[in-house]
Amino acid sequence: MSIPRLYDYWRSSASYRVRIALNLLGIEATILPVNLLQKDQISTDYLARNPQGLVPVLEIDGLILTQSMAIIEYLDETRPGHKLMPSDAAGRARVRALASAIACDIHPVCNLRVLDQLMVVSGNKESVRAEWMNKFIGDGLTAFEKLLDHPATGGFCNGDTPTMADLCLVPQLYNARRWKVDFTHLIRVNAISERCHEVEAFRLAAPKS
Ligand SMILES: N[C@@H](CCC(=O)N[C@@H](CS)C(=O)NCC(=O)O)C(=O)O
Repeated sequence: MSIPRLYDYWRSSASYRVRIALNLLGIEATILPVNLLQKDQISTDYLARNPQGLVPVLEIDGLILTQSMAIIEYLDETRPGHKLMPSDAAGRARVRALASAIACDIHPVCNLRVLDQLMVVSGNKESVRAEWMNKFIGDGLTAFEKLLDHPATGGFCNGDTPTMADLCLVPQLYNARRWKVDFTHLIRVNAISERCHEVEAFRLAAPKS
């Protein structure tokens, strides 16, 4: 069987989610960098792989998979070892809701193409971009902290082992730090972040700066 290939950008939080999943499951993959700043994602070759022009793409089992959460669930369903999703329907619904609160409600409004367009309409105002990121990441994480006020929260977002929710949270926090969003007051978010940092799979997946 051929080694899976991950089309990845080091700073992409969606790619970062998949890198953590691969590490947790012990799946060796060839990392193929897609430089988003150089617009590799809209090259003809790349668009043939993902017409959305987004990373990540995972080639595995003869499939070309897109969308980080779909990829994570595929890996969870097809690979033995660490479970990224709970075994019960209620647990899965909660993990999907937490993951979506980040991946569907915070991340898309902070994506590169959105920020590029924001710079166009604001006349390249750096302050507008910083304010935008602070608003949407800050509000989103504040709501996430409240979602964590739930009996199913444990050492991690759901229970005492990392699930897809933690795979979405940690990269979003990397992004928050990058944009200097203050989330020091979010007690549960910070506790989970620290616990994830203790797990090698998370550390190895982190962007190098
Ligand atoms: N919903 C997609 C989002 C993927 C996504 O937005 N990727 C970003 C990097 S984090 C990207 O490729 N951006 C390129 C662009 O905006 O042109 C997923 O979860 O995989």
